[in-house]
Amino acid sequence: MGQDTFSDMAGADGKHRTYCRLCEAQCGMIAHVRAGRIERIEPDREHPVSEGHVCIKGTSMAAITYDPDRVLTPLKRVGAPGEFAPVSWDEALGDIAARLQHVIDKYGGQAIGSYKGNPASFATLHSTYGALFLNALGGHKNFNAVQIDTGAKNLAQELVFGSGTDWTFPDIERCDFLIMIGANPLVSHMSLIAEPRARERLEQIAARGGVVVIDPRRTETARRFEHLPVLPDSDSWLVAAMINHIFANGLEARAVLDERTSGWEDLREALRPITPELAAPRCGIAADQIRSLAERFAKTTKAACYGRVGTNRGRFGTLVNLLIESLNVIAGKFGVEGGWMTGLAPIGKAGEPPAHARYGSARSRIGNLPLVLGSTPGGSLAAEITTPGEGQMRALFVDSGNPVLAYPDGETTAAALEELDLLVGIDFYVNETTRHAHYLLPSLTFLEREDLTDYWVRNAPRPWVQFSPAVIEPVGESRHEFDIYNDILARMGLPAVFSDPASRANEAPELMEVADRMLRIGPFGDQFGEKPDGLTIDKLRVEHPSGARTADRFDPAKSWSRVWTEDRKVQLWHEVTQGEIARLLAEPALPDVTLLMFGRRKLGSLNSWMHNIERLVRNETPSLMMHPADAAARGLAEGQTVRVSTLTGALEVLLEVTEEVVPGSVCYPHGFGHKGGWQRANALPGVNINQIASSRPEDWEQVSGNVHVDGFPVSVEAV
Ligand SMILES: Nc1nc2c(c(=O)[nH]1)N[C@H]1C(S)=C(S)[C@@H](COP(=O)(O)OP(=O)(O)OC[C@H]3O[C@@H](n4cnc5c(=O)[nH]c(N)nc54)[C@H](O)[C@@H]3O)O[C@H]1N2
Ligand SMILES: Nc1nc2c(c(=O)[nH]1)N[C@H]1C(S)=C(S)[C@@H](COP(=O)(O)OP(=O)(O)OC[C@H]3O[C@@H](n4cnc5c(=O)[nH]c(N)nc54)[C@H](O)[C@@H]3O)O[C@H]1N2
Ligand code: SF4
Ligand SMILES: [Mo]
Repeated sequence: MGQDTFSDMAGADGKHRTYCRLCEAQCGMIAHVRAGRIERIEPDREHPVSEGHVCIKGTSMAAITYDPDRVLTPLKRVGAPGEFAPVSWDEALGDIAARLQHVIDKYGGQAIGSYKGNPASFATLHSTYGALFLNALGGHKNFNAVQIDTGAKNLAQELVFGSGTDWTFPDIERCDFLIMIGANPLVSHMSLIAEPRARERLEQIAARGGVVVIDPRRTETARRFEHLPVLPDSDSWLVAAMINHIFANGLEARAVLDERTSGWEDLREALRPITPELAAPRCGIAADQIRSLAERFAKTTKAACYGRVGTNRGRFGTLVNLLIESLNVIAGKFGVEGGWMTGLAPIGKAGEPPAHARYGSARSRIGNLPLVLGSTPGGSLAAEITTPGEGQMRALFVDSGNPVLAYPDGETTAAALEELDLLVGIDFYVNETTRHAHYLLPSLTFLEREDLTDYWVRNAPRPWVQFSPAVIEPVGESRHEFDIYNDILARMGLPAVFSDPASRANEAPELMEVADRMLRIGPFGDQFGEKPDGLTIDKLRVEHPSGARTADRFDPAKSWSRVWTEDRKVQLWHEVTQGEIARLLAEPALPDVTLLMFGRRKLGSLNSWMHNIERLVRNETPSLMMHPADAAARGLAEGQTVRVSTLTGALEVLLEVTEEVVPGSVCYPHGFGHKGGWQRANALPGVNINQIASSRPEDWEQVSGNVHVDGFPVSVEAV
């Protein structure tokens, strides 16, 4: 086949249509393959949604695939952390199965846990088969990014709308006024919204009305639109005061509140004391500005208020998110064109969330908190290993993740990992976590794997679905996670994931067979022939290799049919809301000398990885941003090394003095401080800032269990 022809056979010469699985934008890409190797990656201009958009990370995936530091055979730990020797798959999986059996016999399956990191959420059905694998072993400790990323929003949505996973998001196609709290989409490419061309959408909204960015840093997005600099971890005050002002001036959507919600009067009463005047000094935004923001929002018919990562990891993450969801409903923006809505996943039937995923259906062993979506609190990873008693964790699988850098207090986690009877890493790099593993099993990159956009496109303002065949054959001895898990189960005499208990043991379907079935019964599927123009994976592969639009857009009004509370009314009052408002009002002021730490992301970085690729990290020097007034008060100067400390620890970092951050705050990116098997990354300057964030249960946000990595108090002094 020639270089210019398209192919969908793994490794064939020519061009291969695929899509990027690094962030929620999931941009269409074309990979050029010659002699079984990817030569370069370029944007797919025919992709119906990304229309030629990619970023430098997506096109760097070939460099990751052929990174000389990539792990290409199973590795067995032979000495200190990071000291490994290659072994065969048979030896690795045989020993892993035997050790798991030993743990189960001695302590029970509950001693087994799993951590699934961010990349797993972009791999088809990964979280589903990963959970089934763990259940098959009798385990239920399910660590992931929930409590460091979305947990507070999951919980708020569940309390207000009855579902933690039917994400609410703004109708950015038609909105005229958008408030964004704690999000930087010009760098992150949007989160909980799948829209590769977010920048254009936001610019159009700004031209029609306005985009207001609420952020303690004058971010790339804040510079482009209207910016209200807020103090870290104080958004509850701001949003509460906006709701207060809306009620005080009769700007609420009274008919909607009366007919379709419950508890709004209780919320109104509880927020009565939180006037713009009370909130202003606490959030750093003037009372007049709060009033005018509330009025602009309430009076613009097509408006939405969106909160993301920056609202999730403070001391009041759940409350801010409860207030954001409530603000949208109170002002009449939920379920209307240009407002606040939910979408549809292309796989499976839409429906009520399962009972086992409900808030409070289980509690954590450490901290005794009700679980959000059944996720074990992120802060408890080390303590689950070191705290004796029933359910103490003895074996852990870390798949697609790096909790030593992603979770707070990484050195404590690293030390605890050394106490496990079995730690298995599934990754194509030895990272700061998997260097502690007994076995590191090499996984595929997404270019070596077929996938269907299954999960994140449920929040796509311009809905689409795409199937990508594998672009190349697996490099080295790398294997698919699904096959690794099933191989382990087979060696333990357990049925394969997704196998039908009624049929012969281990006659397991292929992963894409399962995905195809779920697509076909889903809202855009062919219903097994009943809707001949509906989708199947084959049809996507043959007729829509760059992806298919599944609908022009989701109908916002249908969001009302996805309210899953008991009485199907939007619930604006809950004992959690009551408790959290009382806690907010009782908050003591912080001492004047305290600085609040928060984070930032860069275009060329993705959490803790992709730092081994020269073009992505050239000139990368993480710095601690501090306002000139705070630097002057401490006698500190630009370029100096300073010590930043908390009760958990202290680190030395490079100081950058800049008006980009609000006085009283400091900002440092997470995901640095490398000592894995990646040579370039290890040579980078910078520290693991999560090292000084607390993982103690009393420091978790006490309703969602979210860890506190944005807005935690630090002190900074000269070294
Ligand atoms: N202070 C602070 N901490 C944070 C954040 C923050 O903003 N501030 N952000 C948080 C957020 S939002 C998140 S999502 C978490 C991320 O936390 P994690 O997901 O734990 O961390 P990542 O850095 O994404 O690590 C991903 C790992 O997966 C590997 N990998 C990549 N693709 C694949 C694959 O296809 N298969 C397998 N098996 N492995 C793969 C990579 O090599 C890497 O080692 O971090 C969180 N931590
Ligand atoms: N280039 C790049 N893109 C990414 C990632 C990446 O690491 N790099 N990570 C991906 C992942 S896993 C995720 S979850 C998404 C996240 O995508 P976003 O939600 O857009 O996350 P961030 O870019 O971290 O933006 C969060 C913003 O919140 C601000 N902030 C911090 N504390 C507060 C606060 O208390 N109040 C307010 N109002 N703002 C606050 C920060 O200054 C920051 O600008 O991005 C994804 N995309
Ligand atoms: S924006 Fe970049 S990282 Fe995100 S999907 Fe597109 S190419 Fe990949
Ligand atoms: Mo994330």
